[in-house]
Amino acid sequence: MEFPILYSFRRCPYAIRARMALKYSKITYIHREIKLSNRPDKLYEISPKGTVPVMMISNNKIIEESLDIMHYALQIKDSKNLYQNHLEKQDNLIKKNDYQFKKALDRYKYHVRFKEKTYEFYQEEVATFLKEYDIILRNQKYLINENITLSDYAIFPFIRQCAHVDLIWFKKNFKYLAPWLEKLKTSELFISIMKKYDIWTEGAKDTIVKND
Ligand SMILES: N[C@@H](CCC(=O)N[C@@H](CS)C(=O)NCC(=O)O)C(=O)O
Repeated sequence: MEFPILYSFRRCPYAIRARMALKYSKITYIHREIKLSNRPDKLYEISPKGTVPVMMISNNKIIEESLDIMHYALQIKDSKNLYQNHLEKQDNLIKKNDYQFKKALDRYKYHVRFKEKTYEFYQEEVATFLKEYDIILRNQKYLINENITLSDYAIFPFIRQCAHVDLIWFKKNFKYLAPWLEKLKTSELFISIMKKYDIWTEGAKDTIVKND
């Protein structure tokens, strides 16, 4: 295989962070945009769980988790030392995002489906996490220290999703987290990976994303 193949969905926060890492590490790849409501058989063939992102490096090397795609990319190139220091601290922050915050975020975002509690309850639940980030960012530019790290990129797409549920509330309550989000949202890196692609169908011409 000349280039790895990435199955992706534009707005998926996991796919966003994987694409950010591929761009950051200058890895050129073949992009296959999918629709979650009509996933291609090829995706299930290489990864039966059928979630995105999934990256096929070769016929016998498939990466099925977004964080693993990020680590794969950074092992190839990590010019700003995103994952060279404070590894345990970074891993813990990302774990908390992926396993705790994501659950609270889903309940907040899709509150109409979670009728057991009120919207305000779910908003307060996400706020407890957002407050912690806000306190960290009161004293430093990024989540670990003054330098951007993998944890900022890995967590950012979820904060973005959360903020957009009620942007006015978010900006009013999280004075330090809001500018951090804005900086990442307006970064060239993020803007470039949000390019729109047609839905991939089997047999279609390859869409090569040249990340060099
Ligand atoms: N742990 C996975 C989660 C990926 C994930 O849940 N992606 C969502 C889209 S944002 C998905 O594919 N959902 C479809 C499903 O769960 O069947 C990762 O980090 O890659």
